[in-house]
Amino acid sequence: VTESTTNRAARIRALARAISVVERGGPDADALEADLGPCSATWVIGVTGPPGVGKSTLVDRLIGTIRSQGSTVAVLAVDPSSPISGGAILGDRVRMTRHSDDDGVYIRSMAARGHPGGLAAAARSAVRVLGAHGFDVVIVETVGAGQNEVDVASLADCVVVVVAPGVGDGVQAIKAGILEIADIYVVNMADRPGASQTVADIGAMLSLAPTPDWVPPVLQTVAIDDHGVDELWAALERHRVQARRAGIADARRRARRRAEVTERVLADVRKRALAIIESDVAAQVVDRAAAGEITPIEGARRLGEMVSQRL
Ligand SMILES: Nc1nc2c(ncn2[C@@H]2O[C@H](COP(=O)(O)OP(=O)(O)OP(=O)(O)O)[C@@H](O)[C@H]2O)c(=O)[nH]1
Ligand SMILES: [Mg+2]
Repeated sequence: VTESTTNRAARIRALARAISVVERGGPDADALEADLGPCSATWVIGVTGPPGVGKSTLVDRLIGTIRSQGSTVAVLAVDPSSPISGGAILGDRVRMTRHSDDDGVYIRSMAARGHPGGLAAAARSAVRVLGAHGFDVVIVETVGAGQNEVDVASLADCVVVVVAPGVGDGVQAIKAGILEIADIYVVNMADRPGASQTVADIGAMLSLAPTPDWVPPVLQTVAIDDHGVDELWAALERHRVQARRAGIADARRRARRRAEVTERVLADVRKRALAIIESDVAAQVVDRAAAGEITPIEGARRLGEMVSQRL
């Protein structure tokens, strides 16, 4: 039985709307998330790495592999440098349009701006919405080389770090610390010179870090030619099995939930504390500190007392 086109269109619109709601945050988002229930069985794969190394192209190919296995997949392309969410102008959307008629694929872009609760929180919520909609796999693509990056490790069950020879430089990435979070390394653009050197660089780095339960494989791909993508999928599935067996998956989910609870409380406390500091009751102390009549330390001490009494 095939679902009617109108049904499908309505369902996709509802999904898009739900993501927009959680993106905006606030009471509506909280209510929506409460209706989703506590958790889901979705497998979340993070794909990160320096700009332009072929992440979106690789994800596009992975979509093909995942669909050929009969699983459904949603992609959340988080772009910290773009000001516009959801739209079709992002390269990611363009790069993956060949899947746009496929009911088992949903692609959504998320930009840096417009998330009062922070981009990471918005992405986390969007992943939950996608999971609740029943996608078997959710792939989160983020650029992972700059300052404002979303910590994909705090979202994903498995983190794929993509580098390319000569692009964003593998060794630079190692220095920037983004490689440390990888469960799987991919040297994409293996059709370019220097790929085996990049593989060797990563291997050398890995040999310094003992990992008893899972040794991150270092794969080579040519995403534009669909080379190595099945091997990447196989590595992902191996990681999924091993992460479950070794208890890594469960430990990560626990750590993630704990971190999220803490973050949410801190965000809330911060907001309320700021409101008190900026209110009339605090004005006198703030002004005196501003005028240098009391030291910043003394000002902070008095304000701190005020805040903790009123929180
Ligand atoms: N030679 C070569 N080019 C590739 C390969 N994979 C991707 N490209 C090209 O590299 C360019 C960047 O690819 P994207 O997939 O947009 O890279 P990205 O990492 O998603 O880029 P951002 O999201 O902007 O960080 C495109 O022109 C691709 O066609 C590859 O394996 N070999
Ligand atoms: Mg991209």
